This record gives sequence, structure tokens and C-alpha cells, in this order.
Amino acid sequence: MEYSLRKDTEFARDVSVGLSGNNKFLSSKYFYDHKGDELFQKIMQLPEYYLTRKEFSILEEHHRCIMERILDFPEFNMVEMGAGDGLKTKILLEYLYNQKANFTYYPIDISGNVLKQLETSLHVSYPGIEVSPIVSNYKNALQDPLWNRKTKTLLLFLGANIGNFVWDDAVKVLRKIARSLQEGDMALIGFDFKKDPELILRAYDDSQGVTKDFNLNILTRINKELGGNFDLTKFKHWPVYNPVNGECRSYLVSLVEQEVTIEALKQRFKFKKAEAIHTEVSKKYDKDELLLLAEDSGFEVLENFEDCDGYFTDSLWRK
Ligand code: AVJ
Repeated sequence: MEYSLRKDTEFARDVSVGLSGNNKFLSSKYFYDHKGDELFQKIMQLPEYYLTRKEFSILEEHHRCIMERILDFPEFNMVEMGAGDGLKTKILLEYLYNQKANFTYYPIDISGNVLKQLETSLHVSYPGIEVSPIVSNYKNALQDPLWNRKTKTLLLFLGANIGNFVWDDAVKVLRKIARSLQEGDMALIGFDFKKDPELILRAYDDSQGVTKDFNLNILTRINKELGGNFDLTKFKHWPVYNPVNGECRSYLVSLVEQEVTIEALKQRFKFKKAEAIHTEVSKKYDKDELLLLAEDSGFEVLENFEDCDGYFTDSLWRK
């Protein structure tokens, strides 16, 4: 085996816990290895996956309005959670660059690789721009903020990434964000709205099966990194949307009774026929929920910037 199988990682522990109980689950944060990043890039191009295009159109249309709120300050920070390739943020950065704004951009991402690429490309496109990448997970980055907290801050949390948290966890994350900010600082947060359930479900069950591969990739990753022997053909990608709570949940359903061995854990896991592993939640909101969520986590909603169909919002909040 060419990989050194380690059982002392967070991934190993989480897989062991997640597959041991009766309600099996794996966290969607483990989707994003190299292959997963690639698949997610493909998802963003899918005709059914409206989220990215909608948010892009919002930023194209409203970036001036959004940025007016912070351009008044002589100097400011722009902090971005989960910056990734920063493609959407470039709309904002380009505008700030042309306005000769005095700011520092702090992209936060767990992938140092992606951040390096982003930094290089920003220095080419916008020479002289101040970029200070932070390689970290959300939690650590918010615990000890590396940006100057005396300077006015706009924090970006785009892409509906907050949707991966169920309500209570979203409140926890947003409270952490609030704690990392000062009175008067702002956050721009991307939320996908509740809408026709069919449109939502299709976004997570595309006709080319890219989302299916994305979901199954978590099993591939267990096979590769932990020496698992999952047979991918024996699991079915099964997304469901609940229009009451707005949760779109994805599952991998075992098509047969089977046993899987994970070498690194020295454990075997039994799957009953039709037993499901819960892998992801993508929560959809309505406007009343947004107001509640903001209030619960210590913010006020300043303005909602929406696309023309009302599918998505970048919601501007102030602490
Ligand atoms: C990156 C978390 C916003 O939930 O819509 C896309 C991830 N999962 N297709 C989402 C995802 C399946 C995506 N987020």
C-alpha cells in the first residue's frame, strides 16, 4: 500500500464515530480533497446548480452598493471565510482596486494550495494589493483573528457555505464570527432561499451524475486514505429536500447487506440492506428565518441583495 494509513487523524476519528452508530453519518467537510475540489468546480458549472451563477449575478449587479458601506472608512479589512479560488470575490476586489481603496484582504481557507494560487493571481491582476492569506479552518481563524481588529472589517462568508450547518450549528458559527468582530463591523453572508422543491432537488441530483460522484467521493477518500474497501457500485446517491425545514440532505444508501473493512481503523462496519449514511445538509432559508438567525447570533440585517428571481441572497449584516 503506497499510503501510510494513519488512524490518529481527525478524519480517521470522525469516520470511526460516524460509521459506528445506528444513524450513520460522515461530514461533508471531507468531500473536499483534490478530487472533491475538482468535482465541486464541475458542479458550479452544471445547468442545474443555480447557486453559484445567482450569487455571481448578485455581486455583479450590487457590488457598488455593498462596498459603499465600507468605502467610507479610510482603511479597512476584508476577511473571507472559505475563499477558495476567490473567483466571485474578484468582482469586489476589482472594484476596490479601481477605487484605490486602502484595505487588506485576508482570505481564509484550509487549502494552502488554493490560497497560494489565489495570492499569485491577485498580485498579477491587481499589483500592489495587500493580501494576507490565512491557512486555517474556520474555528481557529475566528478564535485568534490575525487581522487588525482596530480597523473596520467586512467579513465575507459567501457561496451558501453556511447552509452546510443545521440551525443550531449555524448560530454557533455566526456567534463565533460576531465575537471575532467589533461593534459596527459587517458581514456579507450568502444564503440560498427556499423555493420550488423541484429546482432545489435537481441542483443536488444533476443529470450528468457529477453530484453523485461528489457524494461518493467521500467513500473513495476513505478507501485511499484509510485503507477502506468500499465498493462504490453498492451505494446509491440519494438527496432529499424537506420543504418544511428547508434542509436538503444527501445520503448514500447501501443497496445490499454488506460489510466494509477500514484497515487504518482496524474496524469492520456492517451495513444493512437499504441502510443510509447521511453525508450533507444544505439548508435553505426564508427571509423571516434570516432575521431570526441574525438576531440570535448578534447581528442586525442591513440589506438583502438578491438576484432577479429571488433564488439567492447575499445578506449584509452589522454587528
Ligand atoms: C459549497 C456547501 C454551498 O451545499 O450547495 C454542492 C456543496 N453539495 N452540491 C452546497 C454542494 C452538493 C455546496 N456548498
